Amino acid sequence: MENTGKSSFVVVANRLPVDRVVAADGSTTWRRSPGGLVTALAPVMRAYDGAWVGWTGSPDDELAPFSTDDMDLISVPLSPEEISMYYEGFSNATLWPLYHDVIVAPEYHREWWDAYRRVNDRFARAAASVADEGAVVFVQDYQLQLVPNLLRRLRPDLKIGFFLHIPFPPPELFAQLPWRRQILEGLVGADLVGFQRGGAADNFVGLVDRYTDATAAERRVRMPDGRTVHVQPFPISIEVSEITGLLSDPDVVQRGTQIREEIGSPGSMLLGVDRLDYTKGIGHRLKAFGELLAGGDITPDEAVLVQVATPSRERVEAYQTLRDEIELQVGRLNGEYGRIGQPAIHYLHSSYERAELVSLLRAADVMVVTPLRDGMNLVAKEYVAARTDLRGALVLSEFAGAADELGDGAFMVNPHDIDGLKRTLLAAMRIDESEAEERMKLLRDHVLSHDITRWAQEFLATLRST
Ligand code: GDG
Repeated sequence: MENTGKSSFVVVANRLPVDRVVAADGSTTWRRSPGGLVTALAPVMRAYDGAWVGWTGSPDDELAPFSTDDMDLISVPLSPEEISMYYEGFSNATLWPLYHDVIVAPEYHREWWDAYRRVNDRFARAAASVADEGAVVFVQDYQLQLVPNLLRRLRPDLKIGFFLHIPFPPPELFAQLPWRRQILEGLVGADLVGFQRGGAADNFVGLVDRYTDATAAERRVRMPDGRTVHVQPFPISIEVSEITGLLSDPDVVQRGTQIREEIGSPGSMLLGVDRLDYTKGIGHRLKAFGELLAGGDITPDEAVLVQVATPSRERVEAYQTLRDEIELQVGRLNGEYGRIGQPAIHYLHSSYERAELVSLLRAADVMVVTPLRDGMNLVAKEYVAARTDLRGALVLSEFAGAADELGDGAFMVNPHDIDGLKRTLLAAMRIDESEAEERMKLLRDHVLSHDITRWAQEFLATLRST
């Protein structure tokens, strides 16, 4: 296609889909970052001369537009102060806790809001400058909720879609936000606003009707100027072929067997894989597991918990506190129940290669996914995709978006109910082979037929038809 410097398909996200790689001689190259979203959108990017607008992840990166993998990348620079106020502050210490049921108290600071507005404006201008006449623009997530409206004002010719990857809270929580009207008005700048769950879409429609000049009912928003905004759930998913591709390497499967041996070949290996985030319910999981050991329901020979806790948002205070709490809990339990060479809990505070992660999923008898609130939770779906052998059991919190789709095959649980969680963990550990197979088939039927490519196609087809 002719390169006009403009794109008819533009993605706007907080982060660019590439990571910087600096060679020994100091030269810089860019490597595509792992993640289903990039993969799902790659074919659309290729077909439409796509561009991606986002931040590189480093302060003060003033880069000219560049290209990798058939994508034009437009870098939006952020100063150290903006990283602290827009990203760590308003995005991750105001919106993130507010949208996740105020598990920790959100902080409301006017300077953070000012930085959020300023940075959203910069993203909107960057998108406006690269979008071709009538282009489709797909805006991602809670960091950029003002972009749809800012962009519409600059470029009324565009088709604008927005997708929120995290929950959208019930009205009585959202109402706390001092800038609630501005956020809602930002979002209704889009033609299509997508959420993970139907409940989130309903929360949004009710709030728009109440706090803006628009009228809204039954997932349609009627704007004062006559425009219609469509609101709909689009549960996100994973790139199934990435997981099956990795499993086609016999070493990845073999590594799963080896992991089990390395942890002492326990009767049951339980596994948690999460960013170290207070929404993920890691503490509740450890408490239930610890009580099972304390009560003699299980011994450290019978059951071992492996918890991968990927470092996350380490400059935000609530995350530092959480890390201390979790590590105290793990240390106590291992001190109490571990033996030389045989801890009760293998706690891993680091990030792993995808292949190693898939080997872990393959090794685990029970996958423990117990968030207190989660937009979707891709790890639950990745576990299902990895179980081509139809073995293993998934314990899943009803507060994960994935609960809407995986409720039939998973062991559902309310993670706040520690006794219930203990019973469910035991039931999952003691499941017989035929029941496990039956449940896993149900889970796989759904996940394999609803992967991320389908998600992207459905969202974009709906957007085009609005
Ligand atoms: C947000 C929403 C929603 C984890 N550790 C490693 C690693 N991971 C990968 C997992 C998974 C992804 O990161 C995490 O996705 P989740 O969905 O579980 O959670 P969030 O990061 O909170 O994502 C969430 C999602 O957006 C998509 O809309 O589902 O609700 O909160 O793919 O496998 N990957 C590698 N090494 C690790 O150590 N390579």
